[in-house]
Amino acid sequence: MLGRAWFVTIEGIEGAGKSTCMAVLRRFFEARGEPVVSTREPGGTELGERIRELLLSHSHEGMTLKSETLLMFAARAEHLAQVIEPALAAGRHVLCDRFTDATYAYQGGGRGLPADQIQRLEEWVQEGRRPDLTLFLDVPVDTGLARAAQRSAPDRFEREQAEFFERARRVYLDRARSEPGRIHVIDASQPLEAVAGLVEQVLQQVIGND
Ligand code: Z5A
Repeated sequence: MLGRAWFVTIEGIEGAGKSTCMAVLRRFFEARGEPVVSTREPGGTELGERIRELLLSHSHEGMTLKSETLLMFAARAEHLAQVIEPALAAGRHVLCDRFTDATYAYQGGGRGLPADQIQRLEEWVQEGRRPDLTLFLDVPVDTGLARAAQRSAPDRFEREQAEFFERARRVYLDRARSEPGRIHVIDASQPLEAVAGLVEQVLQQVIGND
């Protein structure tokens, strides 16, 4: 008999290692023989992926902060209705690469949108749905940016200056301090294997045999 279905999110600035962490999460649940849905934001649905393209494309450099934020939440509304809620209702764990903490970090911290405006959208769109567990992969900005630079051409967010990511990181850390039961900070400056080990430790500690 399946226990509760967990909604787990992963957060981090550029180059924090979210992709590796997603794989560790998936293995953790699959080793228990439990079904998981791996997904991401912005994205996760056909419409959401189209919105993601608009958000990341350099064709829309002048997008207003209101439009950017509403597009994030439009993709999220679709994602919740089509993927997240149905999966949780069917007893499947949902593993999501970024969620609303990223909106507080990037649109809030990075771009300066007041948190209460994000909170109003969060309440309206999510109707109380929040992650059960969030892993924040914390890495110094210069380390993260150096890793990301080795990978691919920068998208519309990745072109931001280091100070933008410093502000986003500060918001993540503040949120982790105010919600220690949900948001766990992982030291992601270490080698990948060590980070994977830390992620496993948190999963054992929080989810264990639940
Ligand atoms: N965004 C937003 O503004 N508001 C929102 O509400 C949401 C999102 C939901 C796209 O997200 C953008 O959307 C994002 C925020 C914004 N922009 N930024 N920045 P995304 O999650 O798709 O984009 P991303 O942050 O660029 O994800 P990513 O590139 O997949 O990051 P990552 O998963 O953390 O990186 P990675 O691929 O795992 O690692 C990057 C490289 O570093 C790779 O070569 C790894 O091998 C290497 N790496 C990772 N960890 C290590 C360690 N520990 N040691 C050595 N090397 C490592």
